[in-house]
Amino acid sequence: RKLSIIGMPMDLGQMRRGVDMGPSAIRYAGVNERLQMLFDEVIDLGDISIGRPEVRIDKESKLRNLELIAEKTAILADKVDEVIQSGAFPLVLGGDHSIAIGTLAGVSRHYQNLGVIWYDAHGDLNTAETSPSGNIHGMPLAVSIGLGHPLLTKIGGYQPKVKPENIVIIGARSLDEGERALIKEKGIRVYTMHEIDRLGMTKVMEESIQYLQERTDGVHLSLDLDGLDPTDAPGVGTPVNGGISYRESHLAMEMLAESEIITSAEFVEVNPILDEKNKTASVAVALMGSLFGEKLL
Ligand code: DIR
Ligand code: MN
Ligand code: MN
Ligand code: MN
Repeated sequence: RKLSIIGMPMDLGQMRRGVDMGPSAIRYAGVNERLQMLFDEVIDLGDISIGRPEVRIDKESKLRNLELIAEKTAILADKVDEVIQSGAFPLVLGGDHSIAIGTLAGVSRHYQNLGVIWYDAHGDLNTAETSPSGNIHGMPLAVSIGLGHPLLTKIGGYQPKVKPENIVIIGARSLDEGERALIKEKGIRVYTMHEIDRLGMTKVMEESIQYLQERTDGVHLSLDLDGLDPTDAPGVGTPVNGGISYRESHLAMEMLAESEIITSAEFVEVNPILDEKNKTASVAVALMGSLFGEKLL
């Protein structure tokens, strides 16, 4: 088993600077060392170069940094594509969640029926029309099902990247009006905090895994650290109270490891400026350990 790590230090999808330091924070928390035990080979490909571009709001669509995000996520897509072609598992370190537009564009070329687990407090299903913020990090899942600005949906030259029925959202507790409508319209499977409380994480993951196993030939895990409760993951730009606990998250990752369904992953929205002594990056690394099969005994 081979793993390739790609850093995507991009903060253009939202307003809070600092999330561009996510990949550094996650490396500092020991991602390489931790995962070396679990793979025959871990290759850190370093960071994709983002630079320090000036913020630009697209006049017509009102989207923040539209062109830049399109340009940089297309580069990420090619990198992820290369990694999969090399036979390695791609692990992308964010960066804000807009990077998922690139990751999914790179991954989905390799699957007929890609599945996605979207572990997040939010739905990230906004379009320019429904977004309250104009921030593209609130849009990557919509983009991946083919909805949104064409500059974003067409990355990689085809769309959609994912079918709505192949998506499972876990941990939702903050959805905008248009996102709710879209979830209903498209029949996207969502386990909100209510279902996690009610059923327990074990049942939520059993159902999610079975659901995806029945209909997909690969599953991408897109884990936004704000899916966790802010007490466990304080270093995020848009924290929402009442989230998934540290323990529930480890259980979820362990069940994914046992199921062997995950074929690519990304960990996003780690913002060390807003963090407490790199706690959130450390949680991310610990969860990666569980996702990739770390066991105590
Ligand atoms: C909000 C926040 N729904 C937006 N989204 C976030 O701006 O579209 N996603 N924070 O992770
Ligand atoms: Mn998100
Ligand atoms: Mn989120
Ligand atoms: Mn967020």
